[in-house]
Amino acid sequence: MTRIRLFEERTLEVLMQGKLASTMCHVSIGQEAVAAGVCMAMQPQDYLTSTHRGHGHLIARGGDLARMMAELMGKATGYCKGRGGSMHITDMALGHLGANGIVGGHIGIAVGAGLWSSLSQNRAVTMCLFGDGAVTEGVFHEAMNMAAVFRLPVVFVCENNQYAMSLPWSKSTPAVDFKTRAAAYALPGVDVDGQDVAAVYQAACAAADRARRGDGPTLIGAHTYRFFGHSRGDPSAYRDPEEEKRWRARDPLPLFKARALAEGWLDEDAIVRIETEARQAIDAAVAAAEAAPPAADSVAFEDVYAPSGAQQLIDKAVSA
Ligand SMILES: Cc1ncc(C[n+]2csc(CCOP(=O)(O)OP(=O)(O)O)c2C)c(N)n1
Repeated sequence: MTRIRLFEERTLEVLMQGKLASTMCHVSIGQEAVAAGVCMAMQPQDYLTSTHRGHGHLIARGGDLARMMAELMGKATGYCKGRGGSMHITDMALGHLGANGIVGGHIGIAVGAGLWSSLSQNRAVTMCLFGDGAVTEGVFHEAMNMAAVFRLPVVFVCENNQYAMSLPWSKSTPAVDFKTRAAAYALPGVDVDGQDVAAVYQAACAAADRARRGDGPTLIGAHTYRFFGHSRGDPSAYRDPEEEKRWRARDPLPLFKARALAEGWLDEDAIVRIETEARQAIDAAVAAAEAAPPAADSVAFEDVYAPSGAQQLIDKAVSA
């Protein structure tokens, strides 16, 4: 959570300095407990699909900060050779099947990954994180239905930060809790405090265990808040300052620190060490990204098609 918070604070600074390749950059400050709790519940073989607000998901999965920062700056050393930018970072080695600038676009990809796991029996669970804005799209319903019918090993996690751009969650749906919504697909639905990393972790572990046992998907609603606007140019004039104050009082980092100190999981020295290590890693990432060469135009058409072996793998899995 500390790495995510500090990385994104630094990203905003770098953005203001005009060093990012695009101003399209959405930070998840305030939502770190969801990313950390979900990704901690993952095993090495598992998959993850992510959103336009996805830096935290990749960092929680162990992403390389230098390659991330280079990608944000449009450098050749970036995760996607500088072509993807903030909204399209992918790390196949970590099972991270990609962030996605199309709201809801990756939910279908998660179901595809789940189908692959089911056919190939690879024991992988797919964690699919999406925002509340995606829940009212058609793809969400189709994906939930198909995953439920085939009992696919997918954990659907709505990171409900209360707003899709300026549209409040309470005005976009009459079914604000996820238990009710999941019942439509005959699935377990779990509503969890998205500011409490331990609660998110427990819910994600239970859902991942269920998926790995072959019992099918779970829908988790992790209720959280983005502390900043939708993106840099959004002053959040549509939000009540009192509401913002209430959520900021439930910042997941101090909440966790207080509990960790009170219950003896960490001492002050450990907390300072975590923060110092994160700052050093971020400084090094920014320095390396700044020094790297820009993405070459010639890479634009590389990696467009999958290697030819992919179809054979699918045919083999289907015939088995
Ligand atoms: C299919 C599609 N429709 C609209 C947009 C424009 N858009 C980008 S982000 C966003 C809001 C998404 O809200 P939510 O899913 O709640 O995620 P959050 O931004 O709150 O993390 C919209 C409408 C888009 N990128 N893709």
